[in-house]
Amino acid sequence: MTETLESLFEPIRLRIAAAESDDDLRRIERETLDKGGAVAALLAGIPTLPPTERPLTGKRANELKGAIQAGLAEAKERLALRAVERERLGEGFDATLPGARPTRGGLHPLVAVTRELEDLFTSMGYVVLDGPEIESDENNFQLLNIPPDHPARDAQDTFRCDADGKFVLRTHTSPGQVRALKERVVPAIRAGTFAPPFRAIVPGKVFRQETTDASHEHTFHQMEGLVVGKDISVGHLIGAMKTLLRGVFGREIEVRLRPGYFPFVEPGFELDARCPFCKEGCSVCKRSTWIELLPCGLVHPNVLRNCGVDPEVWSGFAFGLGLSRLVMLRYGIDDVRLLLSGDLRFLEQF
Ligand code: FA5
Repeated sequence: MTETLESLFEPIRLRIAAAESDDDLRRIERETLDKGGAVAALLAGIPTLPPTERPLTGKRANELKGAIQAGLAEAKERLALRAVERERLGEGFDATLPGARPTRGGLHPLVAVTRELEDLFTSMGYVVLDGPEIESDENNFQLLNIPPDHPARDAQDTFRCDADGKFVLRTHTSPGQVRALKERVVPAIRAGTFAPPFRAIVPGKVFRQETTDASHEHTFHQMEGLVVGKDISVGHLIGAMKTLLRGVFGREIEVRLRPGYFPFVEPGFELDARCPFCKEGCSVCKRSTWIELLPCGLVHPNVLRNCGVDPEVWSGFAFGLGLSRLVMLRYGIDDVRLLLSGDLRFLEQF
């Protein structure tokens, strides 16, 4: 019996040595080790041997099994090394086969529109500023003339970051106004280097604890604008907004101002744009031919004062563009939730 086991190994060893592919090795493995294979059959026959032969035969059979496994592993490595070597020498490479087409990425529509607006505004002398998404309650609300318990806080359901309520996920990009005033305008005025008008935009992500629907997301994008100088008027504000819309839609867009209340501007407005998609009303403008596009106004004297700017000398205007909504208008997207869904079926269309 012992002899039979050893004589069985030699042809297997030769087959392993002659194997040319992983498939060959798998076949050998199947025919020798798997259930029903030669070695397995021998192991299974041990109980029929005389008791004195069983221990030695069992030991040998297991050694044979181990030798086959080791031989197969070694051969696998040999084949892998050979494949690498072949590739290195350029063997088996068919230059006429079509290549795998790489998947191409593209700019997210929000990024594309943000970059376009940044180009437009920088060409008009604005600087592009950034701010943190976790903001102090002071910058997000208090310095913007929204003290604790002010009813305006209810309009922006807030994600709070700590038990004391000192930090929030910014609910709008308006703290960008506060930072621009404190960090840019005030130091320049103090240093005597202030060259009005100061113009800045602050694009960014904002967060509100809202129930979502086709036009409301809990995470969306806005772009703040701030201009500070002397004798800044509503006329300057309208002029800047018309330029913005011309840049976005590529033509003159009729606008109208309605009174709007925001504690950080006085007077405050809602600027509506004539619907760029229709003449008589459509689903985008909710049949009104006007689209509510951006709130704006003249910077409230309290905000200037809170940030260390003298409102008797300086004035300004600010606007808060709903960037996500503008992107929807621009591309005819009917659900804001698609923008940050990460759904490739949506993104691949841009
Ligand atoms: C503000 O956030 C003010 N900070 C804007 C402002 C800035 C006013 C400067 C005056 C001066 P409001 O909450 O209305 O305002 O939001 C501004 C714009 O963000 C809206 O017009 C709308 O386009 C967009 N927006 C508001 N909530 C959502 C939401 N849940 N999902 C998507 N877009 C939204």
